Amino acid sequence: NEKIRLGIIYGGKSSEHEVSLRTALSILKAVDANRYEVTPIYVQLDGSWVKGDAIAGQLPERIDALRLTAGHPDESSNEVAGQQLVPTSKPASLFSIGQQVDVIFPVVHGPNGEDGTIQGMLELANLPYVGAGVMASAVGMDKWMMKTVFAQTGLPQVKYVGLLRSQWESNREASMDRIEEELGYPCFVKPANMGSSVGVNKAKNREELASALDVAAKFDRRLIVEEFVSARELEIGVLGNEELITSVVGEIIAAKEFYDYEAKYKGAGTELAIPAMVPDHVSQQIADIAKKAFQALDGSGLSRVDFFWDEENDKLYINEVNTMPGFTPFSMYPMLFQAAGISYSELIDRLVQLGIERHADKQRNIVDAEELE
Ligand code: G1L
Repeated sequence: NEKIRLGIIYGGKSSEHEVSLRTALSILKAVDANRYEVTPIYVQLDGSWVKGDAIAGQLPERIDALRLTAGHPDESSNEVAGQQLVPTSKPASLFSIGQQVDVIFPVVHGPNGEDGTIQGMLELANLPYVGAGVMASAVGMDKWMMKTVFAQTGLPQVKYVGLLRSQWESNREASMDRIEEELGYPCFVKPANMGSSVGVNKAKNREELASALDVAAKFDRRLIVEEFVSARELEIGVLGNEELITSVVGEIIAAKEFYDYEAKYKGAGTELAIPAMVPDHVSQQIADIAKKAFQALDGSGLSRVDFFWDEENDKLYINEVNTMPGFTPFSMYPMLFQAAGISYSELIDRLVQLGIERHADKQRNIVDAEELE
């Protein structure tokens, strides 16, 4: 019974570098050493890749031990904070890594925050990997594309307007006229392509709208404006490739005016309710819509799907699909499945298996029609 050789790619040229380190450490500690051999692959803040040797024996305790540096063979240059984790770390390329691992767990965003880039590299290397493929990752990071897909699928969502930065800059008044006509106030202005809530602002009047659009336009070429709906924020986990299972529903209870950057990343003033106290018909509808959204994006492995529920009018709106949700044992997605009876290490087991299965399924495809003959 051979061990599964699992590579974890973590770090990255990204604002979520530290989150990624913490996530990688959690995964490392959760996997069963009798069944997995784990190789750390660190993407430094400047974008360079460093591969460590497979981790044997003592597990690292601190995330600093995972900040690998390209070592010289005769020096112990990987001694970080007195803890020598990886005796030989080397500058790495994905193609050499491909010979040494069976499957990759990519806990990292693409070089510029646009997702799908890492997945694209893994496709080119023909390596099995955990989670969404190129298209679902890219669409999942782009609010505009995601809304277009939801609309086409007939999923209920809040009213929105998509606007290019160039349109906004060349025609400020007409842009605002259109937003006022279609959405009114208050509304939310967001950059289309951002994982987090950076650059997101609420506008209560035309002046605030102008400044919110200016702010969002600093972060992206493509902008989204959404109608404001007073609602509860509910989330659900989806797990699978073809056959999907869903978790319990959770709720994010924000004390602040909205679930903003600070609340989201520092946990200030937010509380989680797992399971959410909502009627059965709401959780059933959420599970149903979440699966449809996952399929519409052609997801694989996992997604956290976020909703707004207007309790007063019993109206449900899908907000977004997150193909790379927070993934420490205390993040929403793992906790939602914990509550559904699937532990953190079992979740990782299943995700690795799903990654291997999806890769095998893709290998079945004929690339060249001549192969038919
Ligand atoms: F590989 C998975 F499972 F698809 C996956 C990859 C990345 C799940 C969750 C994440 N999450 C993250 O990478 C992050 C939220 C820690 C950002 Cl760095």
